[in-house]
Amino acid sequence: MAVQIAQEEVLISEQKIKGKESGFRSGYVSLVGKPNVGKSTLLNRLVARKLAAMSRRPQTTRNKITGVCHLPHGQIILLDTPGIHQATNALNKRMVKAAVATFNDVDRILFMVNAQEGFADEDRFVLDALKASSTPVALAINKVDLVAKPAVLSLMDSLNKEHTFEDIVPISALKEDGLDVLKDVLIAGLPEGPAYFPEDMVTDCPEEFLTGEIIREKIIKLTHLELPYAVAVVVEAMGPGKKEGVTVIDATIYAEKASQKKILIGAGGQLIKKVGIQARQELERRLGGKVVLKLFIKVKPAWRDNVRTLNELVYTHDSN
Ligand SMILES: Nc1nc2c(ncn2[C@@H]2O[C@H](COP(=O)(O)OP(=O)(O)OP(=O)(O)O)[C@@H](O)[C@H]2O)c(=O)[nH]1
Ligand SMILES: [Mg+2]
Repeated sequence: MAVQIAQEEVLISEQKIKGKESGFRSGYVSLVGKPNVGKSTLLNRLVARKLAAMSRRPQTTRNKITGVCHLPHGQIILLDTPGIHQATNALNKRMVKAAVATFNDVDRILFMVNAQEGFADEDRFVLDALKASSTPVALAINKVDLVAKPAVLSLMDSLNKEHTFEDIVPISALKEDGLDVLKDVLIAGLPEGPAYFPEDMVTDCPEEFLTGEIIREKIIKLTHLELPYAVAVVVEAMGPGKKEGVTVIDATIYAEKASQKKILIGAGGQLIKKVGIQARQELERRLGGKVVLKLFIKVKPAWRDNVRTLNELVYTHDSN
């Protein structure tokens, strides 16, 4: 055992030296902003893989999600975070805490605002929280596809007066516009260092969690009002089926009320069937094989307000 540790230490220090010699840069960047600014869309685009659920509804992301952007000259380890907002229930408080907890754990923060909405009170709330941290902050003005160029320039100008940002980059995460410049800016702000993740690794989030997020995203898209927020998805089992190339997934969808369960099932089971089909299709594309997806619906009253049920139903990614 002692010899193994020694060998690993030698390997790590060799990598570090290699990193220094080649000018390889690496480090952590937290994507931060109010709900719905496009953090998860940006993460997925930068790592070229769908890791995080995306939706037009605010407060979609509930956990910190890691995604690795591999570049020839460096590695940007991105942390997608829940949108920061004035939280009231225990779930939302936990979400905001997860986002704020990344501030001092990263090399750089990327603060995102929405070009169309401008710098609103909700953004100021986030910026005030950021100012309490000593981590350098770069600014991305997202959704520039929705506004004319002069509006972007004037927003850049007014944000420049709000805070001394390391850089300000206009982007469209959705249209993948400005992302090469953004990558250059982010990597330049990271220290020289080794590759922390092997080249074929894009995330260290467990597959069960990512699978649950795909199912939850379909539910968010197919339901309305309070229901998307009252739903949690837990993947109970995931593994090869009896037939070769088939993955069998058992997942439980939790709602807070019997009436919500009824809506989730839908008339004649139509809604849950739709959720199952859409999630299965995405999972099959992702896993490159057939998927058997079994969905169960349970009711857990007020699970969002209770620390014990939150621990059961909401995954926490604490590896970094
Ligand atoms: N037009 C346009 N829409 C975008 C862009 N980036 C994201 N969106 C849309 O904005 C909505 C929110 O995107 P998300 O990536 O889920 O936002 P988020 O910041 O992760 O939201 P929370 O997880 O709720 O904090 C989705 O409907 C996206 O398609 C963009 O560059 N342009
Ligand atoms: Mg998100």
